[in-house]
Amino acid sequence: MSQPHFRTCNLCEAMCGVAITTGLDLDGETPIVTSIKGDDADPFSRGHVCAKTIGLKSLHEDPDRLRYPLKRVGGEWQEISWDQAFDEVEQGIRRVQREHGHHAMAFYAGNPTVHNLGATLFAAPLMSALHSRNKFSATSVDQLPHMLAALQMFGHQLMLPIPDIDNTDFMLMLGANPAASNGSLMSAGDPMGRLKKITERGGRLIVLDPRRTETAKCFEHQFIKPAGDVYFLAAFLNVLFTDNVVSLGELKGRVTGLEVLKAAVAAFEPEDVEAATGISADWIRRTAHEFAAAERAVCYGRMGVCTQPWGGVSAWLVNAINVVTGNVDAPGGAMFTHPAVDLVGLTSSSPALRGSFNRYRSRVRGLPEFNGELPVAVMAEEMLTPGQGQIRGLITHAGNPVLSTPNGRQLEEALGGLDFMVSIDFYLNETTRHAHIILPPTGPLEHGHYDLLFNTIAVRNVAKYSPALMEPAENTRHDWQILLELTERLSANTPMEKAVWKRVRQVVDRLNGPEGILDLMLQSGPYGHRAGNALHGVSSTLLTLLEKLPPARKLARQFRQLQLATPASGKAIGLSVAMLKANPHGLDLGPMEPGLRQRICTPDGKVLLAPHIYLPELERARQEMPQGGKAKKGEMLLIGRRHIRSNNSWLHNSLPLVKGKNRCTVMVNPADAAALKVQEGEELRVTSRVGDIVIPVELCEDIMPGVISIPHGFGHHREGTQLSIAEGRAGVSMNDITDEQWLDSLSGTAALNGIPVKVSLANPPAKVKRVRKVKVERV
Ligand SMILES: Nc1nc2c(c(=O)[nH]1)N[C@H]1C(S)=C(S)[C@@H](COP(=O)(O)OP(=O)(O)OC[C@H]3O[C@@H](n4cnc5c(=O)[nH]c(N)nc54)[C@H](O)[C@@H]3O)O[C@H]1N2
Ligand SMILES: Nc1nc2c(c(=O)[nH]1)N[C@H]1C(S)=C(S)[C@@H](COP(=O)(O)OP(=O)(O)OC[C@H]3O[C@@H](n4cnc5c(=O)[nH]c(N)nc54)[C@H](O)[C@@H]3O)O[C@H]1N2
Ligand code: SF4
Ligand SMILES: [Mo]
Repeated sequence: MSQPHFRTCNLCEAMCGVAITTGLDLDGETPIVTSIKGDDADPFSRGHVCAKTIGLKSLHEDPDRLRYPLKRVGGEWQEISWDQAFDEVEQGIRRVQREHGHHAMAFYAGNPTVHNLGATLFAAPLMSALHSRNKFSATSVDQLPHMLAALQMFGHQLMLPIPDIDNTDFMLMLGANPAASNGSLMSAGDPMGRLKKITERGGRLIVLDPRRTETAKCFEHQFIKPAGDVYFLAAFLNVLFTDNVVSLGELKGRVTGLEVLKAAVAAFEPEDVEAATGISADWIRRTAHEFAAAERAVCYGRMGVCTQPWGGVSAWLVNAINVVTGNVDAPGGAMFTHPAVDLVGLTSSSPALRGSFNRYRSRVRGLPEFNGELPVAVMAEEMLTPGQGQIRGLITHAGNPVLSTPNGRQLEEALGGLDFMVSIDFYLNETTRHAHIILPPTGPLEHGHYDLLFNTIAVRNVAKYSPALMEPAENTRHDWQILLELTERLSANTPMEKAVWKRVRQVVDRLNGPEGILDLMLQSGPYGHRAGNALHGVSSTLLTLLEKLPPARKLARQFRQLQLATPASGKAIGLSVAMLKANPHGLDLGPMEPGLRQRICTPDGKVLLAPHIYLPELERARQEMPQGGKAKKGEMLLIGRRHIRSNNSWLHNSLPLVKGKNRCTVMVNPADAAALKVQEGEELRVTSRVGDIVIPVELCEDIMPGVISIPHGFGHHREGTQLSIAEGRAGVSMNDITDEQWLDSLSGTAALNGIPVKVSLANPPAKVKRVRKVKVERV
């Protein structure tokens, strides 16, 4: 057995340190993972890992994982050479754009793009090289409302206030289930361990969720009706203002819009929102006072708050509560990180990179752009609706939108009609089966790793580099190499551009790809040591040349900003890749510290408490506030859920992770089940505006009456995939019934929660009962 190799698990946001040993398979040749354990010496996760980390082994050894390019010919897939694959992809993209214009090519970037260092660095240049407005990503089925609030209130889309869970006394958590998800927009090794310390030190944590989740069971829990958060948050603020317990603390004099916010929430008396939230006015009043009285408190809202009809306005109100109780930029409140690669600092001088909203709108439905992307809920209609600007081709990178975006069946239909589609992915799955060509990258253990993005949203400043553990198989390509090759092919048209690209290659080669770029970023960052020219031999002339080329412009600007970045005083420790390699467990760089004054990106340096985009939306929410009354029989609200052993749609091909009882069930409260005359294990038909699915029932006391819950990421029964284990536990896809028209209309984020559905027993009860009885007798 080998010495343990220390690295970061990149499967979720928690960035756990793992110790991996390797050996040889029975054939005596093939390297395999012999064990994966938590790394006790990792300063961030201190030995904690979750069950999912075994997925790293499964992925590495999965015979279904693709290694070489595939081309669809008729109904068959043929393995082809990389040269042929790149040639055909280039031709396919060029043909679409020549015949139908630049916007006819779309790009979808899935979630693992940002869990992969090379892809994080090299996906953006390829997206720009397309010159298309039709760029999409998992952001608009996820955290977009938080990024919009960060942009509106603090002036930068990545100035995300992170809950300081290590130091808070009082946490109000809405729509998150870290016991399953291991935390999101609060990257933390062992998040549950850290959260439990809050109550151990005498503090409080209250979870507001329509389901008494695994997290809620560890703390205080309050049911809230799906999509009721906006009313709860507005009433909470109303109490703070009415009872005069507002205190800006250190932010005094650095906030605008306090009176506007006060007026905006004036109409939300706690009594008014009881029906819409399912929470008593008394509870809201009491909790608001307790929160305001706590020395260090933080309100935190996540998936359940973002991906629902009032996600945009709710994300704003969460931040507003933290501001008006003096808990922003204060220890134990919501704070801003100082990561070793300071993405905010690197981009804050460029208005375009700080973020954008509503510069243009989607062609068919007119939904707003965010950060150069359109909401993924419009992707299918942009493919299906003829006319100038219709999408005719698609690149997907590390995404499975057929299972992960609303109305997956409509998207399937749309993908089937595309002129050209290429997927950069190592699985032949529900989405990539529609591609004409699949370009599979190396697996996670076969390349170096550093979390650029998740360190930007982590509860502590840390840095760790994981070099590749396994040699990639011969003649395979990393994500960044695939992305760079395509970018070059689409950009180098004239002899002059070709010459410049030759130089770009030389620079990237000299830097040894992502590793060298990371090294530059670390060295020129706040913990590095070099000011001024941090670039190994990248001449100023070359940068000037690159800046003249639109596709390379972004890269060149990034390089230039690196050159300009000067280390912040006091923090520099000479951080570099070499230093991280010498410290394989990672380095702790200290807790989050106040620093908003230096970092805020708004024009006047003040926090904007009441950005104008939110006010009409809040008023509309008030006008549309549900007034209660009994729902008709069979009418319910659908929400999602995650399981600790799942990872969106793509770890279902790992046997150790999927074995055990079926998790693709619909949770129903026993009271509702009795009314529906349905029992555990029987099947329910769940119908929304866009379609229906049939799914087994799991009775559950923990779900709010009137609400049902279904996990997403299943539905592996589709023909023509290569997922032998997932196919055997196919389940059904929740996103076959989520509705592409059901949105947070402010931001365009898909509302994957709070969806009105009708439920009924799928099979005639008599038949089901008889079958069960026979089975029992046989036993
Ligand atoms: N095991 C596992 N871990 C994961 C993932 C995974 O698929 N599996 N995915 C990763 C990804 S990509 C992300 S973004 C994170 C997400 O991490 P979290 O934000 O923690 O997401 P969920 O676990 O989905 O928790 C959302 C909660 O919101 C509740 N909810 C639904 N509707 C409402 C509502 O209207 N109001 C309120 N207050 N609550 C509501 C749900 O019941 C659920 O408990 O997890 C990451 N980690
Ligand atoms: N109903 C409902 N739908 C949801 C959610 C929900 O809570 N409810 N959650 C949403 C959220 S938060 C998210 S983030 C999205 C996720 O949506 P997506 O990102 O579209 O989907 P994933 O299931 O994460 O698929 C990831 C794909 O990336 C591939 N992959 C993994 N690693 C790599 C890599 O290193 N390189 C490359 N090239 N490919 C790789 C996998 O094979 C898989 O095909 O789903 C969203 N959909
Ligand atoms: S919580 Fe689990 S999946 Fe997430 S990084 Fe840690 S070990 Fe990996
Ligand atoms: Mo996500």
